[in-house]
Amino acid sequence: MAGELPVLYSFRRCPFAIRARMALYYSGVRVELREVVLRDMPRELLACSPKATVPVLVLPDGAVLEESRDIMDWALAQHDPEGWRPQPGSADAAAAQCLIDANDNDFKPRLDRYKYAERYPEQPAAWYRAQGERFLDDLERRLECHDWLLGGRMGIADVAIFPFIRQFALVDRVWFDAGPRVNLRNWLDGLLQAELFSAVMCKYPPWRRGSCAPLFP
Ligand SMILES: N[C@@H](CCC(=O)N[C@@H](CS)C(=O)NCC(=O)O)C(=O)O
Repeated sequence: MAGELPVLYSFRRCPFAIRARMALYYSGVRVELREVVLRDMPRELLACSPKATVPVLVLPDGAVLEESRDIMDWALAQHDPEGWRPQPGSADAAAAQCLIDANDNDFKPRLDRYKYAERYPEQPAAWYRAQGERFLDDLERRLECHDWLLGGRMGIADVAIFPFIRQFALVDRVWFDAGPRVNLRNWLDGLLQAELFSAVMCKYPPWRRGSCAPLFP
């Protein structure tokens, strides 16, 4: 149901929702935040997005954005104070797109197999981890050349990919910290310590119809 403010259905720990919240927070666009429980999604969400994933952003005109990348793009189109979004059609835009595609289409399924290895007993967890490490190596090579994935300043690719690297590292932080990817570790730690990240990780009770949802940011 459309209201005065955009409504964001979100799940705190979901990496797709984290990147959407980071982009919204950065853009300064105020939304009503409705925290959901994945196994008990509210009827209001299912009514506007039957595919039943989060994040979902419902705009005041009733338009529904059901993909985290669309939500990020929408937020940055409203306000992009530090130029996270490369010029549309530029080589930088193509590079960002390509890297985020690699994260979403290739790395994310490997992350899931590593994180939930007991559900995929065909191989041990370390095997799935090694599959994911190829992407970590790619990121490490980039970060050897500059502080951010695509150059000298933070951009959409950093924010879109960071929550997934965080999850990968969290599976076994001791292993991650003992590994050779110093630049990737510094990049991850920098983002983990950023106010932007802590601001979007506040805990809220699940939204129920009639309950008052927090405004965000
Ligand atoms: N392509 C979607 C993926 C979103 C997604 O898979 N979200 C997960 C949570 S991290 C979800 O809602 N899963 C539904 C479920 O587990 O029931 C996006 O980028 O927004």
